[in-house]
Amino acid sequence: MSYVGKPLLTGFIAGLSLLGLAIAQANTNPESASAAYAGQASVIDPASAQVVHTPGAPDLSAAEFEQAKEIYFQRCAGCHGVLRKGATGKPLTPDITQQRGQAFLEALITYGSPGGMPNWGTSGGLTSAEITLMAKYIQHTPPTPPEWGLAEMKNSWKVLVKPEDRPKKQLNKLDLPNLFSVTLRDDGKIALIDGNTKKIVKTIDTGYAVHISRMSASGRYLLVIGRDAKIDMIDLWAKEPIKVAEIKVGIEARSVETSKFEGYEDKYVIAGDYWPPQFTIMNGETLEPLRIVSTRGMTVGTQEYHPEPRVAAIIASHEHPEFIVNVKETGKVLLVNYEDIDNLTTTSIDAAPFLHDGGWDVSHRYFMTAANNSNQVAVIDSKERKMAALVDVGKIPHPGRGANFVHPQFGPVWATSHLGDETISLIGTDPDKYPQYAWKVVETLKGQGGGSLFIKTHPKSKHLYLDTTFHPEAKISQSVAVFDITNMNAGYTVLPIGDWSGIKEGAKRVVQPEYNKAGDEVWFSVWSGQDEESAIVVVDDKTLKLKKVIRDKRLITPTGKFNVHNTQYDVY
Ligand code: DHE
Repeated sequence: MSYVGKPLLTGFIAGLSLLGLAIAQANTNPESASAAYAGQASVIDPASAQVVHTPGAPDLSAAEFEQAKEIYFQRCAGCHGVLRKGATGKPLTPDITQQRGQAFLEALITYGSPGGMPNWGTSGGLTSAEITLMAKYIQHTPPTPPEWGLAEMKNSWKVLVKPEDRPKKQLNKLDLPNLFSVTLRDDGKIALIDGNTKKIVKTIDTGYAVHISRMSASGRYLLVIGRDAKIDMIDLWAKEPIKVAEIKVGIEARSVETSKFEGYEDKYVIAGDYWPPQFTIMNGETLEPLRIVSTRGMTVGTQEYHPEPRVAAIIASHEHPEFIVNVKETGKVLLVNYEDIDNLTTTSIDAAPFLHDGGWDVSHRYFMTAANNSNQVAVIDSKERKMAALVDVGKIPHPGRGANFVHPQFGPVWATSHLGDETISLIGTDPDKYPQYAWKVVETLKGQGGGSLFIKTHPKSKHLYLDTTFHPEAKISQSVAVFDITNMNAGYTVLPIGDWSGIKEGAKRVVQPEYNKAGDEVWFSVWSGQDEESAIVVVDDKTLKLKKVIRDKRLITPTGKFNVHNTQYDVY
């Protein structure tokens, strides 16, 4: 990946050093000097006079350091990680940043990079003074991030349309069950795309680097969460879908879900944070934060204290009024009962580290969830509130929500693909009719290679699709493999989705198959850089032929796609 072009960089250096000087001068506060002369108590917080020193980094005053820290946690931590160890963004530890140097860092923050770094300067997201400050700051040792409690949440919370002012029925003519919410990852937006016409109905500003969308039980509210832990609640019944509430539940997050147990439909929303390590239960119509629960605690197995166990996937139980919460580093699955919100009860199940993503088996009773550091899938019985099994699978399972189908020999199975190898593990999921196969890997298929993120099928389809988004070879990351589930021995067919998109430039990584409501089309994102063209490719599921390419300049970095009906009813 290249960062910024050289001419850009050199053009910037002279201007940037002048700017640095201007900031230094602005920091000499004349008022504080006269106050000292008059012998009065200084209005300056003594802490702000301290200098923060890290060997090799430009010194910052404590006040500057505080300001930069706040900007970092608001804008940067979602991708570069709270402790700057890198995640989606590059690591920004002092050994790396000091070597890059001030001018390079400033230019990079200003102009962004084709690899996904936003152009904070030219987009107006940060002032040039802030950029100079941030470039200095990231050369220092990372500080411990702040907490985010009720006060911070309430400060960020807005009800944009009160529940009593919202429509009582759907006011638009959209075919809502076949609408898709599409993440426009690096544009801080989602696109609502009509599944029938394949046209963008609307794009909506959301949190930064949106991760997932989930539907409320009624199918009315769309909940979107960004990496910056901002949740946007969109009312699909309005004249045209609009945001009706928003809140920031932390500093970094990935998961949001709504209550689905009978009698509690649309009553609560839950979101899990990566930082601070906690989850929050909110009012399902307004997003008012009601309960915040920390996930800090002991790990499974060695039972050591972990200071930052992140919350990964969350799924709403259909068996009890409960949310099922994956706590990544401790390896625990929490069943959080919301029946009495003032007296939350939690069943804590020891599974395995690091719990990541997962989904239901076909009966919606068993939650199948990947423990990616253990190469296992934990099977959580949501009815009996216990773990049914811990199943050994391939290397680094990454199912998304997985894929359910009836195997000709082994009955109902749930499938996961893997980031770490080319295998697909099929696990038997019917302990009543097929007890001999239940919670066992009954068959292992081989796909195109490792680097797979998502696998998908549909009850009406006889195909099983899997991407290989992070495979190092472009030919493989730009295509998908399809198995015929009635004849798996025949091997797989490769669909060159990236080529079909017609796009010439860019990484064209193909990510996340998603069916339409009818289950006769599969949509794939062709994901390139922020300044490059991306697309969505729609495949006819019966013929495996190209049906439509959605190309539109608003489709910037599309990743996840969530069909309203399939998301509402957990169809996969
Ligand atoms: Fe995701 C789901 C975390 C990288 C696209 N991702 C999830 C979930 C978690 C998660 C915990 C499950 C949420 C749930 O079900 O409640 N993802 C993480 C990471 O920690 C990781 C590995 C690194 C990071 O820094 O975020 C990561 N994810 C990615 C990507 O690089 C992807 C491809 C593009 C992006 O947007 O960043 C990506 N993740 C997705 C998608 C889903 C998802 C599309 C939902 C899949 C579904 O079908 O439900």
